[in-house]
Amino acid sequence: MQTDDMQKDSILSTLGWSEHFSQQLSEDETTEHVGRVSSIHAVLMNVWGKFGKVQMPLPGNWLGGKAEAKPTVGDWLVLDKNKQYPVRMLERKTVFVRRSPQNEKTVQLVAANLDTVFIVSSLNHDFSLSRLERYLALAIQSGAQPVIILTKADEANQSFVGSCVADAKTLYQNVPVLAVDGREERTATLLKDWCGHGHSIALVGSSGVGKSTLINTMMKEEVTLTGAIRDADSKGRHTTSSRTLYLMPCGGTIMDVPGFRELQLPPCEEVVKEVFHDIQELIESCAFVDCQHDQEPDCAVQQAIAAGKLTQRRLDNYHKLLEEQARTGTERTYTKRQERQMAPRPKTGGRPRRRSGGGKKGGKKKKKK
Ligand SMILES: Nc1nc2c(ncn2[C@@H]2O[C@H](COP(=O)(O)OP(=O)(O)O)[C@@H](O)[C@H]2O)c(=O)[nH]1
Ligand SMILES: [Mg+2]
Ligand SMILES: [Zn+2]
Repeated sequence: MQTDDMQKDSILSTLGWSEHFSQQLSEDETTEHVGRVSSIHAVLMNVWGKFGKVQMPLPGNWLGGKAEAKPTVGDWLVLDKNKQYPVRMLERKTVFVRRSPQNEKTVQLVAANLDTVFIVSSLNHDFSLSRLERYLALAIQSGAQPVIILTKADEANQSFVGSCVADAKTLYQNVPVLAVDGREERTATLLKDWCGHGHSIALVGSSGVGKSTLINTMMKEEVTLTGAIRDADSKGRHTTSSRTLYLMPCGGTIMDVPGFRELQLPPCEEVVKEVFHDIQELIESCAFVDCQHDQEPDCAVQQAIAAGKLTQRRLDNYHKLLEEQARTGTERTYTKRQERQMAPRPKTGGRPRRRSGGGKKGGKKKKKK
């Protein structure tokens, strides 16, 4: 049914070309000369467009500039008339970044123009709610929709699977959580809602969790190498060494991202607070405006922990991620969408910076040490 439409549609719309990009073209630029970066190997990149795939060097002057000015996998470029070099990069819809492991103050671009980020974790030693929270912040910061995919459900016992799924669902709003056997054909059907025509997905997660396996399942063929993992600690080997974008049979794109040893958040304090929205709301009811949620009387956060409504683990991770934020400096935005997300919000979702008239104890203020 969709096959006819797909055949009629150009390769560009399959690759994710949309109004967002076409409106950026000037009168003398045509879609004959635009392409999406499908992979980067050292200083060479592959660009995919109506013309097929062409290889060209990353432009030197861009290399010297800021990280966010450099094209990354998933970026849309306008090429010169002979399709030999990129002339400029189109403004991104979304971009997934991490803090550079070499330099705390800089970021590294992982992938651009994603609609969905599949956060992949396996149902074994790898399963960690705190890591999922970190990945959720990264995905939300990118502007793409997060989906949590728990692999190797076939190897875990059912009650463990059930509790992991239930716990993961509590981490952020209505984040979809699926437990799957990534090797099974029907997993592609389970995930089809996120794989529509022109839709762009990237998979992130530790090595060995089954990202490449999922890609092969979605692609219905082996396009990327998978690796056996060491049984003792469930750790994977790094079999994927570059980021590559694949065209899925269902008409979208999917991208494999190497399993990072280290995934540090870029400056995104507001996003961290959004992930921990429940804690932010509780804080509103603490008696002290500067409550540290530790030993203070009438701390709504501690009361929630005592009542079993919040876990100490989640509170500790909230503090940990915010402390990381305090070290890494000012929040930045990399896309217009992120700018909009960070703009002051209408009353419904936001909260006043300070309580007026105070909490239950009449708004006493405790002096900071
Ligand atoms: N039993 C089982 N094995 C899986 C599943 N997903 C992946 N694997 C295996 O886990 C190993 C690592 O998978 P791979 O896709 O290379 O992980 P990646 O490093 O995240 O790309 C391979 O041996 C896969 O066959 C799953 O859902 N169930
Ligand atoms: Mg892989
Ligand atoms: Zn408190």
